[in-house]
Amino acid sequence: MFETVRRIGLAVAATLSLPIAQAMAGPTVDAIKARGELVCGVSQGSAGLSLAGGNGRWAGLDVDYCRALAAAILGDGEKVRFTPLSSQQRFTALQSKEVDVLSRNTTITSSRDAGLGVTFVGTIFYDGQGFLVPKKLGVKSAKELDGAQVCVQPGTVNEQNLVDYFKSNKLAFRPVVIENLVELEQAFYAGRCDVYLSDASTLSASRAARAPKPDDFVILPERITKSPLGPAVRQDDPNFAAIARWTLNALVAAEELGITQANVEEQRKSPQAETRRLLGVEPGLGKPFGLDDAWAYRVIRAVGNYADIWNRNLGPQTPLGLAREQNRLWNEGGLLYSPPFQ
Ligand SMILES: N[C@@H](CCC(=O)N[C@@H](CS)C(=O)NCC(=O)O)C(=O)O
Repeated sequence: MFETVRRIGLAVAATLSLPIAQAMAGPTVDAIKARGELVCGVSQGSAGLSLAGGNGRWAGLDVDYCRALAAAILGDGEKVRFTPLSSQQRFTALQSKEVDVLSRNTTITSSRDAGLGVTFVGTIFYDGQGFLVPKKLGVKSAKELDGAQVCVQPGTVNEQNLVDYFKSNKLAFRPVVIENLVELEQAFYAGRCDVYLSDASTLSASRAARAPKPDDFVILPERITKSPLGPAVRQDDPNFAAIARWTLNALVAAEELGITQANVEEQRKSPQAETRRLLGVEPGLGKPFGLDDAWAYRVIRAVGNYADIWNRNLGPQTPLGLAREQNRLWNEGGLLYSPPFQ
């Protein structure tokens, strides 16, 4: 009797623990390996997100994500070629394989996700859209912007949001549409428009880096839309999309588990099961992705966890000085949450 129960138990266990298939790495990973570098589409310059420094080295949250992805696939976070793209160019560059991944303050929307042959791999920054105005305008709320001239970049969700917001609040406006970001910001700071509409992160970056006197400008309190920003890949390579998605998850999971760039070596000795799996101490993490088991360990070694990346690029020690707000972990009042590494 006990033997029969034991056999049934074993049969059930065998059915439940389905064999994990070894994934083919897929065409994108093959191309990246053959080329020896990941090609990452970034912006033409937004501090904290993607900006080339004086020495030509790129820095920012979106940049570090690409370094993480390169560390996962190529074993070296430095093996990335950054391709600056305007708002207009970005999706064509991804569709035409000019870049492997778009990591460029791009808002996840239904029409982009379903209609452009691209897949968003998750939210890297929960942002919202708002208005930057000169203090001397004396405006305290977006509702006071009737008749304003608004600087806006084409090829962004900003354009549509501008129309929606002013229409639904029965306010008049005049758009000043300028494709090149530097020219747009010059126009705004030269007073050619009253308002600059964009993601709040972009507005903070612009004010810190490009305003002649940052204190002369204020971001109005309203966030007129949600603007979840996330990396995107092409739809035609599901395994690369999985690697890109779980690279982002690994940054969040590492923060959840207390694994940082500084302690990652030490954490390899942790008794915690998920930590051991994530860091490749226990076998199995790599196989379903067609990667080796140490890929996430290399990600954290190269760029750290999400908090490390935030603090380096956007946090209180940087010119942007942004608070985490919605970008805190789910168990600290934010929205960041990684599914289990299991
Ligand atoms: N998140 C919004 C806006 C993104 C965007 O492109 N913002 C502009 C600033 S308004 C930018 O970063 N431009 C940089 C560039 O053109 O290189 C979107 O996805 O449409």
